[in-house]
Amino acid sequence: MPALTKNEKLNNWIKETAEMCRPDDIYLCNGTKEEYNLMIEKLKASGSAIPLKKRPNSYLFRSDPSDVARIEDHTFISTSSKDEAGPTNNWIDPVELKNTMKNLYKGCMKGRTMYVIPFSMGPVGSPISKIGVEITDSPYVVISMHVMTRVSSRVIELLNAGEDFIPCLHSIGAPLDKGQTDVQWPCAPIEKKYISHFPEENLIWSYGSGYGGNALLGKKCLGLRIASAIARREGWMAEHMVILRLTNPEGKQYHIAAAFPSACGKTNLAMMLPSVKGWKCECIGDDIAWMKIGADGRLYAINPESGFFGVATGTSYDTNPMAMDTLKENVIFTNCALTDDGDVWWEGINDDVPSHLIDWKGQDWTPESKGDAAHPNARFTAPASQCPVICKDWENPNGVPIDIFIFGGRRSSVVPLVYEAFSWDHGVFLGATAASETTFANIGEVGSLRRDPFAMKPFCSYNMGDYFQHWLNMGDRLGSKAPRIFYVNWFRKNHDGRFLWPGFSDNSRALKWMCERIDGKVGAKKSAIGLLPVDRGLDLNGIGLSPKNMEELMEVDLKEWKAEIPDIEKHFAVFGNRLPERLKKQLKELAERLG
Ligand code: TSX
Ligand code: MN
Repeated sequence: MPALTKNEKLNNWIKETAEMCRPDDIYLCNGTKEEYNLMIEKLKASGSAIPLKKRPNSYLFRSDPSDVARIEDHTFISTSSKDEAGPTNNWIDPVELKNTMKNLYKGCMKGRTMYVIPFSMGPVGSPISKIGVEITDSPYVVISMHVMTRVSSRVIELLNAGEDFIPCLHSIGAPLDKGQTDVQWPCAPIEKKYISHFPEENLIWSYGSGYGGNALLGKKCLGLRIASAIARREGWMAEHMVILRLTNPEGKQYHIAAAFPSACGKTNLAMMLPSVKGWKCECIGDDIAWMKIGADGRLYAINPESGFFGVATGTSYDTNPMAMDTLKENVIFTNCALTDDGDVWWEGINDDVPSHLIDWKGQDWTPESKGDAAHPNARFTAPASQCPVICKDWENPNGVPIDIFIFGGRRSSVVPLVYEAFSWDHGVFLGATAASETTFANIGEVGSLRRDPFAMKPFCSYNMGDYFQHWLNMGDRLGSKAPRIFYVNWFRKNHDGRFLWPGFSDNSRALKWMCERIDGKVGAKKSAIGLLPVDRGLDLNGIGLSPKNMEELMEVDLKEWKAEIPDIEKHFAVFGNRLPERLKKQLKELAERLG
């Protein structure tokens, strides 16, 4: 086999992988349009890519019904000790896991091409960026990585110059015998699916799934799980956060990074059109923030991705017009429904339900049909550059200076619209205890409260107690230059079960309050849980909410909050002696303030 690059570690890894997986061919990707089109032709020929007449250069894919989402039960953090992975991760001993997976990988690419994808997470050459190389046998993964990461010959040049990289091995786990015809979405059965991470050696091994975060290894696997472990070692942060820029009428800029669990509308927030007069909002990222302390002592963030891999279901011109405009061309759709005139459709896209569709399983569908036409986790994969409100600095290699962190969750009661943390430690406490009620869209009992600290529970690849401590340490280093921390809840309901807050564009009113807090322009009143807006502190011009409504929305009921304490204690107990004393102190002080 000829050496593909001038990077010895990479060449050796390619060679070893080919010897193990036995592909028919090896192909080194360069990220060009020609390469993209070549993959599309291949995917069209095999029946996997369905061209959409209504959207130029856009294609619909239908996954195997068993391969429709991230699989947390099959996701592993493999560190030398179980305690290092901590209580929030599935752990398998690395020797055992590698043995199991090597047996699966043996000959798994027979009859297929092995693609080698060099990619940069973050602008090529940025001091915050990292290089990864994904080896995969899926051309769908190749085109998706083109959109979601920076695949280019410039990355190959950096590798040739000796730059290090994070190896990301992926196989769909479906070898083809000679003469065997392929299926539309080849993958392995569920019991053979493994999404494995070896954070001590910066290594990812994924087997058996072709879907999203299981297969596009730059995103959750590298961008969050491996990156969180590297960030702790190197003293920076890899967070599950949107990044946005707000500009006030005077032209002053504020940068916000916000973490929410699933089903809170993170992508909608990232692309929001503000309703508050004179304010502008621009998108820098919708999922991941990598942040380092700059020479001036402030915290600078980049979006390591270059595309949006968003949930299609529920996205509409009402909920997210800027996303809809992003999706006009050059989009990869997965598990959406297909209309008779060659467009995609999903539940919630508009009010008129077509009388006939092909559903995500490829079957005829009418409004009388039983299930959904699109899968609830149907996705779009689109270049971030196509977003009409993408910030001109979204690819600035230095990042943007973060002024504000927001945590939040979906709570129908108890938690007010917005409040500010008393201090960095209190803000870390708010992140560490963030909770959301489950909806139909996520698994588990509907309406039960789930703690998802920093929205990182599925993505922190080391002991989460140590992760809390890392946040405290970062605050110590940032000192007076630390971003201020806020908590929001767009989802509080009144006694009749109606949402008290209009949300969406009007969330800009809460963001404006935060910016004015930073500038010392607006007061706050101390409550037991944090700092609340003073009367008329929130700009509610033209929103038409009754004072009674606002009162309900902002109410802090001490009795209800006291009832939260045992649940927080239970949540914290899981981390044992890894829970920082400073967070125990925060809990004690909250209990004391509640009386
Ligand atoms: O994304 C949402 N956001 C954030 C937007 C920037 N959603 C959708 C949630 C699931 C992904 C919201 N849903 C938000 C919100 O702020 N708020 C709500 C609740 C809500 C839903 C509908 C209305 C109001 C509130 N409709 C009317 O008032 C007419
Ligand atoms: Mn996410």
